[in-house]
Amino acid sequence: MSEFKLTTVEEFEAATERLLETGAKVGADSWQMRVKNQTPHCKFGESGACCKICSMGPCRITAKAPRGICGCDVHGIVGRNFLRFTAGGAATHSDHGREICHTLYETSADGNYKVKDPEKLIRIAKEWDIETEGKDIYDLAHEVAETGLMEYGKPFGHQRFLKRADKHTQEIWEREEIAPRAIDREVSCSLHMSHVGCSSKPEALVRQALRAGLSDGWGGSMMGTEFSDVLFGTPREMETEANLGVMVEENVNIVVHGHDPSLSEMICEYAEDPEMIAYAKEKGAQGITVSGVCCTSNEVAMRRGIPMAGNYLQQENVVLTGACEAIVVDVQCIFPALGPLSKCFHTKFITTSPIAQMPESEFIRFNSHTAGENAKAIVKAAIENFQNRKKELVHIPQMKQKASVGYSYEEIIRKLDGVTNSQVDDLGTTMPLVDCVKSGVLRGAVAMVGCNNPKVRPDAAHIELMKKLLKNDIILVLSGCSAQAAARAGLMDKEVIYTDIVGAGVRRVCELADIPPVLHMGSCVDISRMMILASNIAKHSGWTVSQIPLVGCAPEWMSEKAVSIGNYVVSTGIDTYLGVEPYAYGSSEVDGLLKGGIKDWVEACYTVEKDIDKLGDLMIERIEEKRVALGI
Ligand code: MSK
Repeated sequence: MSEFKLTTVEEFEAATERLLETGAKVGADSWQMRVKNQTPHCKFGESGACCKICSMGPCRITAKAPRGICGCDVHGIVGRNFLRFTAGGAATHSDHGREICHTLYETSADGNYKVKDPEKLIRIAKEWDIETEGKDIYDLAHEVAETGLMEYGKPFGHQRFLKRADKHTQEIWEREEIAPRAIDREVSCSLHMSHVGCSSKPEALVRQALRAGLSDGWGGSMMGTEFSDVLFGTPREMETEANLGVMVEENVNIVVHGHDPSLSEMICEYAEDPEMIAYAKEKGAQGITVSGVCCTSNEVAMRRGIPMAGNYLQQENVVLTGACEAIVVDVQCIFPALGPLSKCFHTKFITTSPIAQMPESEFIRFNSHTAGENAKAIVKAAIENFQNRKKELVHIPQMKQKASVGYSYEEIIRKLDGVTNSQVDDLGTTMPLVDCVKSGVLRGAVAMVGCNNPKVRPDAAHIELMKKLLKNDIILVLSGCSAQAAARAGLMDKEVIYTDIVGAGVRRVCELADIPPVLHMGSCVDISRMMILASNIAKHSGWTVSQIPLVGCAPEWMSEKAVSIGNYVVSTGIDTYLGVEPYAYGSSEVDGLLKGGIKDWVEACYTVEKDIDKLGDLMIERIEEKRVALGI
C-alpha cells in the first residue's frame, strides 16, 4: 500500500482553529460566531410555513391558524416558497450563463477575449443549424452568442439544448409539460405563479419548480459551461494543488472568488506577466501566487491548474492567514463579511461586478472592453499592498494536497478511449464506463456536488461519503465545493487508489484509464456536463437515465442554486440525496411530492437524510437496486 496520506477533517479544523486565534487578536468576526448568534433557527422559516409574499401578513401556519389571511393553506405556502427558492437559483445560474454569452459576443482577434476552442464553437453552431462554411471564426462566435442570448427571451419553442438529451428523457419532459421554454420566461412565470392570488396547488408549483430548474441545467448553466469552454478552452487533465498551503508567504497572494471565469482568467493572465512579476520583486516579494475559492477557483483550476485555496466556508480563512494581499470577487457565494474582515488585516477586498456590490469593498467595475486594464490595475494594487502586511499576523497553515483536475465530458471520453478504442458519436463513447458497470467492476457512480453548510460538519459529509462510496467500488464525479473538499483532502491525487480507501474495482479502472477515483468536472454551472454524461450513457447503453446505477448527492448544500440544480437533476431522471432539508417539510404534500410523488412524473425523486452514514447506505442501496432491475 502507498505512503500517501489523506488530510483529515480534524486537521482542517485544527488549521481553522489556529486561524481563528489570529482573528480573535484583531477583533475579527467569523461565521462560526455568527452561527451561534443565529441558532436556533426559526421553525416557520425552516419548514417553509411562513408566507411574506403580500403585506397582509406575514402569515405563519400553525394548528390553530391553518390558513393565511388570503386562505392559502400550508401546502400552497410551502409550494410557493419552494418555487421562489428555485427561481432564485435558476435566475442566478442563468444570468451567469448570459454574461458568458455577452463575453463571447465581445470576442475579437485582437480583443481582450478570444475564441480558444474553435472546434467546440463549430460543433455548437452545427448543432444549432447555424451555417459555418466559409465564416470567419469571430463572426461565427458572435452569431452563436446572439442565438444563445435569444434563448433567454424567445417567444416560442423550448430550449435548444434539450435535443442533447436522450429521447426517453425528452419524451418525459414533453409529456409532463416541464420542457423549459425561454429561460427568463420560466423564472418570471415562477414568480407570477407564486404571487398572491395565483397558484396554491402543490402539484402545479412543484411542476413549475422542475421546469424552472430545467431551464437552468439544460439552458442557462449549459450555455455558461459550453461558451466558457469556447472562450477559455475545454478543460483537459491538469495537475494542481489544494488547501490553504497553496498560498505562498514570500509571494504576493491574490485570491479569486466567485463564479464567472471572465474576471479570473484575466487576473491569471496578468499575474503571469513578466512585467508584473518584476514589479512584485521590486516591492519585496518573490513572485505572485493566484489561488482560488469556490467556483471561480474551479474554473481556473480546470483550465489553468491554478491552485484551490478553499471552498465556501474557507473564504474567511484565506484572509485570516494575514498573507492575502487581495481577495478579488465576481458573483455568488461571497460573504459580505469579507468587507469588515479584510479591514482587520491589510487585505484589499475588491468587488468587480454590479451584480455583487458590497459595503467596505473597493469596487473596480469590470467589463469585457476594459477587462485587460481592470485586471492589470487589480494585480498592481495587490502588489503594492504587499508592503502593508502585518508580519506578526501572517500564518499560512502548511497543508496542501496534489490534485488531478480538468475532467470535462470531452476529457473523460478521451481518457476512456485510452482503455478501448470504440467510437459511437463525434465525441467518442461512454461504453468502456458502461461495460465496467455491467461487469460489476464498478457498482455504479455518484455525482456529488454542492456547498458547505454550517448545519453539517464542514467538509466531513463530502469526504466521509466519498470514502464510503469508493470503498464500495462506486466512482464519483464532482463539482463545486464538493470537488474542492475532495481535492483538499487528497482524494484527487491519483496515488489515493493505492490506499485501502479505494475498492479493488475502482482501483483497477483508475489504473487502466489513468484517472483519480473522484473526477473534478468543474464549477456549479458545470453540473450541466454531468447531465450530458448521463444522457450519453443512456444513449450509448440503451438504458434510460433513471435505469443507470447512478445517483446525485449534495450532502452540505445551502444555496438557492443548489435547489435549482437538484430540480434539474431529478427531472433528468437521477435520484438525488440531500444531507440538509429544503425549506419544504412544513407541507406533507409538497414534501411528499419531492420525496416520492414526482417519481411518477420524472422517474426520480429526492431523499433527505441528515445522518450522513445512513445517507451513504441509502445511495449504495439505490445503486444496487438499479443493478438488480437491470439484471446486472
Ligand atoms: S460555489 S453554490 S457554495 S457549491 Fe459554486 Fe460552492 Fe455552493 Fe457556491
